[in-house]
Parts: sequence; structure tokens; C-alpha cells
Amino acid sequence: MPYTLYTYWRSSAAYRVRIALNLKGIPYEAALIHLVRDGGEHLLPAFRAINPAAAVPALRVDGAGVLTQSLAIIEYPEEAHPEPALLPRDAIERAKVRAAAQLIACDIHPVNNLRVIQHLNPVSGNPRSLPLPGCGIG
Ligand SMILES: N[C@@H](CCC(=O)N[C@@H](CS)C(=O)NCC(=O)O)C(=O)O
Repeated sequence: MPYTLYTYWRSSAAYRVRIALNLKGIPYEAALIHLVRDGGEHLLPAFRAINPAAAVPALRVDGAGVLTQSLAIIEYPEEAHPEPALLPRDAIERAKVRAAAQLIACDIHPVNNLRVIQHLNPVSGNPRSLPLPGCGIG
């Protein structure tokens, strides 16, 4: 199989890529990286060698290296395997879809990410810890 997706079941960023690959009917091998077990498998040197940013998703493309950043990852199969298309053909409609994707990936997700909550909980002084976001539970 030409694609290996480094993924975690509760990672919303990895969900984006899994949904895109599945909608396009592209098979991939899943390499599971547990974000909580053992302090986070994404923080181990073995995974940092794959993605120095220590985050999932990452997509290994046989013979071409590793892609990172969910939206950039999704663009690759969209360009390499154009059909079925995820993006509308109309340029204005494409811009609206990209805006919705960036609203989530660039505005909403970064502030509730696992590493942010893990940093905020000890320094916030709030006796009730913020719940870990979907990315980190389990
Ligand atoms: N902007 C990145 C975000 C990747 C990311 O932060 N993924 C989360 C899981 S949803 C993660 O690995 N977090 C690890 C951490 O915060 O330590 C993308 O869209 O791929």
C-alpha cells in the first residue's frame, strides 16, 4: 500500500485526513500513535523522527517521504487522484469550502489542542482542570 497514515482515533486533525482518504476511496495503512499512553507516543524520538512537530496526522507516501499538516496532506491525494473530487469545481465554492476547513484547522483547533490544555491546566490556578480535548482523551 503506498500510503501509511500516522493517526490517533480521537485526533480531530487525523479525522480530517481519514475522512478525505475514505471519501476518495484511497486505501492506506494506519500506524497508531497513542497521544496519552506512556506520556504520549507522539513525543517519543521514534515518532519525532517521522514528524519533528510531534503531532498527528502524518502521511508517509512510499518513495516520496512524509507529509504533515492535515490540510496540506488532504491536498496531495486531491491533486494526485482528482476523482472523485472533494472540492467543488466552481472557484468561489472552492474558496468557501477552504474557508470552512481553515476556520476549524487554523482558528478553532489550535487553542484546544492537547499540548495547550496540558500547559494551561497547571498554570491557570483553576482548581477545576480543563477537560482534555477530544484529541487527548482515552
Ligand atoms: N495543524 C496541525 C495540527 C496537528 C495536531 O496538533 N494534532 C494533534 C491531535 S488532533 C496532536 O497531535 N496533538 C499533540 C499535542 O498537542 O501534544 C494539523 O492540522 O495537522
